[in-house]
Amino acid sequence: MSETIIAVMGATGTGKSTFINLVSGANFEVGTGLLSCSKEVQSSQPFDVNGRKVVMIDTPGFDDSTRSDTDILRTIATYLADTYRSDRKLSGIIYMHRISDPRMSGISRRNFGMFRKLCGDNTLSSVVLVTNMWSQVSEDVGAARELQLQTDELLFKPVLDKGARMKRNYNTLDSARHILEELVGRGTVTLQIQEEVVMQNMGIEQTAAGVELEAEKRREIEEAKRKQEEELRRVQEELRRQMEEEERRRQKEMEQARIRAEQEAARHRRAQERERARQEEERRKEEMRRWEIQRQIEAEAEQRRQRDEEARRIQEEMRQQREEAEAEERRLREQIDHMEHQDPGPCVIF
Ligand SMILES: Nc1nc2c(ncn2[C@@H]2O[C@H](COP(=O)(O)OP(=O)(O)OP(=O)(O)O)[C@@H](O)[C@H]2O)c(=O)[nH]1
Ligand SMILES: [Mg+2]
Repeated sequence: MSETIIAVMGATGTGKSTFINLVSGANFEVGTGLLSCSKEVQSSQPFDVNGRKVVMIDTPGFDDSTRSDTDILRTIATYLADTYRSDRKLSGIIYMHRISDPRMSGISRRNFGMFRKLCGDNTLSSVVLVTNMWSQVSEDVGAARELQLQTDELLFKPVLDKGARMKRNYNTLDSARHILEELVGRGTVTLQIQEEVVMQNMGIEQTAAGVELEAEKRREIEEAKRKQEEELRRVQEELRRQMEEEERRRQKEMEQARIRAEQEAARHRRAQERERARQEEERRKEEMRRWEIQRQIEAEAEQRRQRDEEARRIQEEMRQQREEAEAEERRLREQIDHMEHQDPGPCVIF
């Protein structure tokens, strides 16, 4: 009995290797940190599902932290082309998506777009879109995200409309086997990329997935450029706004400083005027004092002069009186002398 080969694809860290280890008992390396884990395509040992031999193919995840998506696409496409050439056809493809991702980012959409082109529309009935990491979200949140994935034209809806199915993986053997049961027992499929590479002899870059990847990369570069330009404009605008704000603030400060300086100058002028008035008053008082002293000195000099005058007048009077007294004395003495030299008359004695 031929093997049922199921490939598991999806972005890095979505749990591809974990899923395969769980269902097949393989021991593929599982990521523990932020770095991508599986580097090459690897296939599990065959194991039994509903009486059929199943082989799981693990692929390196897109959006690898160390390798480009083109490189990963080349690895996967080369492996798929080789298996196709050796007549080991796929029966099913699983695309893993973390329900714990809050939204499907641009990168996730790019990965999914590339996956679509890799599969082609004719194989979608053999595709199961598996959501996992349900333990990391509440049932409500998970169900709401699941519904959005199912109904959004930009997400899983177009693929589901064309026959793909969507299943939950609760990371239990039971739920994992249920997913595989969706795929075993069906016929084999030829993926678009196998057809393109093997039958049409295309290079990887020419395949629809390769073209999609390049177009997406260009769109992303354009988008990044647009965002960068927008960010630059925003930063420039912000810078201009800040500079204007700074200029306004500076002008206001200068105006305030000018007003303060003027007020200070006015205060200083008033203080100077007060000081001048005080000095003037002081000078005026000093002059009054001097004038008063001068007046006193003059009054004293006048008094002294009057006293001296009086003294002189009194001395003059005394001198005159003395001269008169002396003249009287002389006159009396002459009289006496005269009388003494005259004949003595009868002496009358009283
Ligand atoms: N909670 C939870 N964690 C999971 C589940 N599946 C995988 N993980 C964890 O997710 C991390 C990545 O798991 P991997 O199986 O290495 O993912 P991968 O898709 O093989 O990653 P690449 O090889 O880098 O592409 C590991 O830490 C796993 O333990 C799941 O269903 N639930
Ligand atoms: Mg892996």
